[in-house]
Amino acid sequence: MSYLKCDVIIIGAGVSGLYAAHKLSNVLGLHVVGIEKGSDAGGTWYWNRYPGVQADTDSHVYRYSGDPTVSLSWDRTARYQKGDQIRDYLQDFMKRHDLDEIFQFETTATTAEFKEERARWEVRTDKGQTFSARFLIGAAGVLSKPSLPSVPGLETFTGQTIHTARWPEGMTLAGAKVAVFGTGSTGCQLIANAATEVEEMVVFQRTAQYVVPAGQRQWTDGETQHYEEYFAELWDDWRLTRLACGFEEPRTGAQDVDEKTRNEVFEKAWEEGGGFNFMFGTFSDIAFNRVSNDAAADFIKQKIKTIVTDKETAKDLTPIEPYARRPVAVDNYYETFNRDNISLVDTKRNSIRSVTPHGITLDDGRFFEVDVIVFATGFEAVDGAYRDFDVQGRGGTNLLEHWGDAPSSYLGIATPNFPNFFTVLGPLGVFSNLPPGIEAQVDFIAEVIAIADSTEATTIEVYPDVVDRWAIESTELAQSSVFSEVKSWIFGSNIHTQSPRALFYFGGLGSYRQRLRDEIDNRLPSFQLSTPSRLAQQ
Ligand code: NA7
Repeated sequence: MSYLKCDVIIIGAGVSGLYAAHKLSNVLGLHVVGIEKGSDAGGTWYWNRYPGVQADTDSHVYRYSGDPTVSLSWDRTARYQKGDQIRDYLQDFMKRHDLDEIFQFETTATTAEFKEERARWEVRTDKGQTFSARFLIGAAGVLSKPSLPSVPGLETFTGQTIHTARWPEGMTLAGAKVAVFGTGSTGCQLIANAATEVEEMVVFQRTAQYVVPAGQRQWTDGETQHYEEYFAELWDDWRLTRLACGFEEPRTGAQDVDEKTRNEVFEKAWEEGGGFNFMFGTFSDIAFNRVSNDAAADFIKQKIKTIVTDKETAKDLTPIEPYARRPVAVDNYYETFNRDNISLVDTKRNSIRSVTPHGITLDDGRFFEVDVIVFATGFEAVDGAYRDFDVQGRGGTNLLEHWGDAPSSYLGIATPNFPNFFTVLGPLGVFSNLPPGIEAQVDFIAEVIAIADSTEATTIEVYPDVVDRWAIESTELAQSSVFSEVKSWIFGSNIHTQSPRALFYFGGLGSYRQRLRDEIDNRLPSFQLSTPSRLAQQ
């Protein structure tokens, strides 16, 4: 049993935790301890090693904006980096900034308790350690708790079962008979990439999704040079956009142009590739106006009809819901279903009777022999990271119970009753390209901590009514988007036992950053800062 005092404890060594460690340790000079479950840094990119894993936002915007250096394995000319390249980049960032001395790996934080009398957080780990810190930062990821469906008879299966976020290092599907559950970004990437090497693949699809080409390609020399030379200046603009995906965001709505022009715009975006580009780079209102959304949806449905040769398969692949999930972008997805070694089962039309020792039997009696079952079935998004980590605020309040069915935190960062505790990508954080969204949150947290230090505040805590107002604003914005019309992890409703709730702020990164700026410029009007004397009087 060991006991160690420090200034800050960070949970997680992914994109958020690494940047937070860098900011707080190297910039603010605080004594920081980091705790990470995995054996190395990378977060999402540490855990996700399935075939075909890669970013689907452009490489120059899927990295830290203040750090122009990339790791040796980074392909400077590729539009999208592969999962292992991003993992290398993050591990390289960690080493270059001496963060490897801060993080303790293969360690799980089990409980965190706010000790009111000392105004400190006490964090215990599965290694029997106790850390005491003034500040606690939850950077455990927005998609880190895998969601596994219950499938009848699964326990009888004698082959291998894998969730994509727990992919065994080096495992390939070459020559195997594979069943894949799930057709989100993960499932679609895996299907299109593994189909060429498996003997047979059967895809169990619960809901058909809209998939546009990713458009992976090599940047031209001119593009590479431009992005490298103007990296800082470009970021000055990108940061102020809605999504910070590195493309110009249009002001024209899809209804503001005639049908011919509209389809030309969609066709160009389809050719260029990119899911965010298709949804947010074509017209300003695809995600906010149902008529415009239908136009984009119809365009993709037409593509499915043209690409997929088997009529029944094409019908099953055609979504019936609006185009309103986190957009999926995968090259050759629909083309993959023209292969002889792939079958599609729509589980709403033909459900699974039972998994057996060697395969899967459907209600209609069909049997698929299977060696490996892959679950690309997603995550318990946002608050899922706190399911196995018991965080107790004032009076022993448990964080998950406090959040309840409609989790909310101010800006995705601060929760009342949990002083000196900050989440990165907590509930109602900004919906945007994640690295710049994370940077905005971490930069803010660092400034808040610096203010707390400069005023000698012992605790800093958001006012409850501020969170209530933020939740109302975020919920109204989310409800006004077409996203609220479908069940997806963006609303926590991929877990069908949960009712939909807004989990993100849909106002865009630019305006979100302005909110953060206003807080800092006005010396944190939404937060109560308690000095030691005020603490003693309570
Ligand atoms: P997603 O996007 O939540 O997708 C999970 C998929 O798994 C989705 O198609 C689900 O269908 C499907 N699912 C869940 N349970 C089942 C069962 N029981 N049977 C069949 N299919 C099932 O997770 P991803 O990992 O793909 O992507 C998450 C994010 O990571 C992504 O948005 C990017 O930001 C990166 P459903 O649609 O819920 O009916």
